[in-house]
Amino acid sequence: MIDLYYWTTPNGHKITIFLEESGLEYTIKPVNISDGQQFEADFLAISPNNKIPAIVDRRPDDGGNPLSIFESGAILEYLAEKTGQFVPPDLRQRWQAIQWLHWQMGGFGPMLGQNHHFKQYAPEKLPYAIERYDKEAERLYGVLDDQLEGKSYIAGDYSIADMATYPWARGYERHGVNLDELPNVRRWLDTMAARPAVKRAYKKAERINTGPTVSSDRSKEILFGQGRRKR
Ligand SMILES: N[C@@H](CCC(=O)N[C@@H](CS)C(=O)NCC(=O)O)C(=O)O
Repeated sequence: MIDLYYWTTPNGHKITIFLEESGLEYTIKPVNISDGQQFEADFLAISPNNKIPAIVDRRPDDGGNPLSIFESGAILEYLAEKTGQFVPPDLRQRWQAIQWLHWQMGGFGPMLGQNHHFKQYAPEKLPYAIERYDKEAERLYGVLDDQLEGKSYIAGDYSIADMATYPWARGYERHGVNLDELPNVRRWLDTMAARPAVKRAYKKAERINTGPTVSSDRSKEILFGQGRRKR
């Protein structure tokens, strides 16, 4: 049984997609990050970086105490190891999946997050920042399109690399990206959207929250106004 600490954002969806695909039993523990619940002591004990997603595996394979994991990439790797699913056993294919997972974690996700931040949320519209992250989004979607050439999925077989990348890539419009120039990304997005487990994951999200995560001045202050936490 997995407890999933979750909110309805791209990094949260990565894990509901895995859990729905794998059939592992899980319970969602909503953490409303617009309201500051990520700073509550119980959650920080699991996720010291005050971000969702995080999990607690109540039955880890070593038979020991419940095990908590934070960082979506680490969670996907953990669940893949636990279930033996969604990372191919073959050495070369496995490292294809793992390196593209890390590409998402270190590049695609953070850069698209900044892209959206400076266009949508920044109180001043800074041309340098907007252009910098628009160019980076264009570059990264291009890299993804090239990787998908002649393949159904990012690493060949369906893997945790797809689960990590899809929730971000489906926001292509807000990243200012035109799919007419990215035929492989368009096809892959359609393939991903049609998977029953992906549909179920997004349906689950609707039961938790349907509004935007960043809406009020208070939510902006909570999400963008933090310095060092007081002990
Ligand atoms: N690298 C982290 C990023 C997680 C992350 O940025 N989570 C956001 C929602 S998508 C969050 O919880 N933000 C709350 C906050 O910054 O206070 C991961 O992939 O798990």
